[in-house]
Amino acid sequence: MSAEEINFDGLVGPTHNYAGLSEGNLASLRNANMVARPREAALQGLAKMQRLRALGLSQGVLPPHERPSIAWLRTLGFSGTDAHVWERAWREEQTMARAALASSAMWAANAATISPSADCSDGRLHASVANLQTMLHRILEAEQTERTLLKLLPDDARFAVHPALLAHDALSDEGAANHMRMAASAGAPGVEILVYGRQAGEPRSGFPARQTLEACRALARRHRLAEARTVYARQSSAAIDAGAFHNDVVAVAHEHVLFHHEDAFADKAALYSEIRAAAKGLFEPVFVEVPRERVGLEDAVSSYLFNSQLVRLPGASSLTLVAPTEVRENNRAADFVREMKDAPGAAISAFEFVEVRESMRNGGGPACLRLRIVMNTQERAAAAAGFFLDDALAAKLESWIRAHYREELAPGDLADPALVGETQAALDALSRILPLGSDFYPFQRN
Ligand code: SUG
Repeated sequence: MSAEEINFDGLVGPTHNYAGLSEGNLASLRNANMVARPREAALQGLAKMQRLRALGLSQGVLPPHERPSIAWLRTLGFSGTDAHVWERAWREEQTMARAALASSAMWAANAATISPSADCSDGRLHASVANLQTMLHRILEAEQTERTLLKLLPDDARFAVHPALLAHDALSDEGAANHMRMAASAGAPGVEILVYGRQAGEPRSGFPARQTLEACRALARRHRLAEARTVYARQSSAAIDAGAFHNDVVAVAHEHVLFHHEDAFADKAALYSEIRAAAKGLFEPVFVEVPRERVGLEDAVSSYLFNSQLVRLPGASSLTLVAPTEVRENNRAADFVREMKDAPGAAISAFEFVEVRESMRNGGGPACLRLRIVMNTQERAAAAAGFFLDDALAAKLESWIRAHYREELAPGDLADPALVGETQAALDALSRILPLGSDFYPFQRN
């Protein structure tokens, strides 16, 4: 049956700001306390989605979460009106308040891990919500992500949406950012590669490793993946300590091609041979490696060369890399890309550049902003149509952003209690644009 990979991008939320919340994410730390531009950020994200549509790809959209999360702050003992809760939380518990305000759900690559039905023995498409337990501000996302995915994938005869794994260090899970899939084509059975940074209980110095092997194995069991077609790959410590807090900062795969940095994995040779063995009879894998002498880890992380979307445009004989504009501004990454473009018969030979600078400053490139869901014709028909982007929806979202988002959010603005009412009004309006219903957000249920 014909199938296609559809990118579902997270809409940047109205409280997009730079709080320096993510240890090990160099951009987040470097840009802490910069003035953020939420309207610009959301428009950049929407423009990227429209660009991919213009290139001939299908595109979906996922809603932002309620931020600040007043419901969570209430569990910490704050009470009174929503504005009062926010004012007091900011004054008395600023660490908690900053976590409650983060717009980090925009990075949909961390929302869940998705296995297409062609890989799952029960013939259903499986989605496991990520627990994101490493970072306080991100652990808050799982609850709404599950509700969003249940709205998008409502038919449990076709879709299995699993809640997040227990939010514990031993089962640390960051979703599709640590998951790659290779296959002859979207709808064909594939090889799923689950990437982890450590095992449960293993001591680690340096930056946090956000995914455990145990979480990966649990995902494979839940999704009913064939053991022979499942590969576990360990990130190299060097990559994590250079700022690759997710594998998608140093590697991306699509169809039969794996594009990665030489230092992405702990044991590249073993990984190649495991992928080859798992792919036997299905496809011939092609590995496109970027040597460290050409682009060091530092340049890979600052340019986000690998945090690109690797796609096949309709009718194209090779793959296209949709990269952030920062790649063009990095001499080493830009040179490498130029050579790939000129190399005859290259697996990746076309390049598109997208501007997502506001997101990049928090460590989120083009690939972070999207969750890939492979759907066959019947699954697409069973999914909720209102989450698929067309020109009419894009126009509505654009005027919604222009009406509700602040142009700037400076560190001094974050305490403003008016922010609470503003963001609630924005999300209330959004719940009528996307098929969310009038009780989707916690404030709507009060
Ligand atoms: O989890 N940044 C996110 C970036 C996520 C990128 N996603 C992928 N690589 N797939 C994170 O570190 C920073 C928020 C702040 O500092 O305000 C943040 O959460």
